[in-house]
Amino acid sequence: MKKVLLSLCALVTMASADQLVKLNVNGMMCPACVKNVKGTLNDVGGVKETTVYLKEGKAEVTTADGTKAEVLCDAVKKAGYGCSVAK
Ligand SMILES: [Cu+2]
Repeated sequence: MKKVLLSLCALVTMASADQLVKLNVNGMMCPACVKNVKGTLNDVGGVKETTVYLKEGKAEVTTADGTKAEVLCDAVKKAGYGCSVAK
C-alpha cells in the first residue's frame, strides 16, 4: 500500500513535464491494428502512455517533455499506417 501511494505521488509530480501529443492514424481496421500501433508508439523513447482510438482513427500519446510528435508519426508510418500530427 505504501508503495502504491509513493508511485502515485511520483506520477503527479512528474505530470507537469509531460506533454500530450495527438495523432491522426489512418488504416487501422481491427483491434490487432490498435495493438500494433500502441506497441509501436510505446517503443518510441520518451513515451509514457498511449491510447489508441480505432473508430476515430486517433491516438493520444503522453510523452516526456521534448519528445517530438514527428518522431512518433514516423514510427507509426514505418509500422504501415498513415499518420499526421493533429493540430
Ligand atoms: Cu487490423
